[in-house]
Amino acid sequence: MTVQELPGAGASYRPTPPPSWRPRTEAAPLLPDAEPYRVLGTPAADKLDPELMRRCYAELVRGRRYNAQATALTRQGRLAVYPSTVGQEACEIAAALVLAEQDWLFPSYRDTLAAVARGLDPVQALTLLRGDWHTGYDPREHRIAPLSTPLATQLPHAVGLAHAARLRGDDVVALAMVGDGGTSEGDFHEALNFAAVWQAPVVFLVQNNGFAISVPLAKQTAAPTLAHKGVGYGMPGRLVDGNDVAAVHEVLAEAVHRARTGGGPTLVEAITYRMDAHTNADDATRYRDDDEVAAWKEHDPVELLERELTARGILDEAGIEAAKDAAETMAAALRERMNADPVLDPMDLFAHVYAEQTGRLREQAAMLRAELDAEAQG
Ligand SMILES: Cc1ncc(C[n+]2csc(CCOP(=O)(O)OP(=O)(O)O)c2C)c(N)n1
Ligand SMILES: [Mg+2]
Repeated sequence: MTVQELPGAGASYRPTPPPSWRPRTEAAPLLPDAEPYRVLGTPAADKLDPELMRRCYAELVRGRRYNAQATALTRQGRLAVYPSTVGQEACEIAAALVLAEQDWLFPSYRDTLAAVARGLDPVQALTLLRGDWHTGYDPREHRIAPLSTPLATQLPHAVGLAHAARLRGDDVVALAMVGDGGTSEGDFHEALNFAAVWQAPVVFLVQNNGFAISVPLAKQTAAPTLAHKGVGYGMPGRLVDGNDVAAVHEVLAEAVHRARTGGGPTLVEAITYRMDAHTNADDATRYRDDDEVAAWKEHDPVELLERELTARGILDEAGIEAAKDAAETMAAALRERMNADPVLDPMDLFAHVYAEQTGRLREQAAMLRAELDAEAQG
């Protein structure tokens, strides 16, 4: 049947668009730039803040040393598992430094360094990875949510907290960290959708380190970039060189400011690379080329900053030595404290699980108490 033959259409019938359709928002401003944003080695570096950059440098050096020490502790049997952030330190440090005290950080299992750079005691940060005692710290005291091992589950939590804070009129921004693999989880979708609909004060930082364990990014997404995912939810997506600490800090600072001033959420994709294996339990040589690793070694976050700052006279030999010394002091203290056997109370298994204990857990706690008492009596 042709259009002219439609009942009642007549010769004057003309198809029209659906009556009330219009785009909900302009798509173009939400799209990421064609290239990852960079500062170091570009004219934008003329505007670097020397004090902030010296602080970033000291934190990067400390972060690199922290990574090495934590990996060493796994070899010594003092830490069960450690997901290293060697190569990703710029993202970790920028995420920590960009937040105000009242803000919240929502880290993944890989982000202990961000938590440490935000001021958390390194031993507390590693408690979970030692398998000792719940989260290892009080999330409310530090405004750092528990390190999340189930992928992307921290993202809806961040949105919920940020939205609740906004409803109460509290000045709080939540920054949630997730890996490239985590963006394929349902929780990523739900979090971004709610965040944009509610205009929640959240920043999503995706560290695209190329792999989800052994799975390269191309095998789990067909999106042009992960930053492009923002437009589908109605939030801006930004692409940044994740090894350029000045660039990551600037892009995150803009996103945090936007969130704080009622502008809603932002999705930031930082392009970086995991130099070490997924964890100490993984062998990365089985799924990636040495050439690829070598190319990324030339784009090392610590060296990129060191070169820029020394060339500009912002950092000198004494500054470099001081940063190294401070990092060694931190590592020595961490080693010593992690070598002490922790004293744990088995009854703590039941603490901090629910605000109000459930009947079943009360029963189990009583059983354990009785067993411990019987054991103590010989
Ligand atoms: C819901 C869920 N599914 C699967 C896993 C197992 N797992 C742990 S790490 C990981 C890869 C995650 O990759 P990515 O998000 O890129 O983070 P990265 O480890 O590279 O920082 C997977 C699949 C998990 N922890 N949680
Ligand atoms: Mg990854």
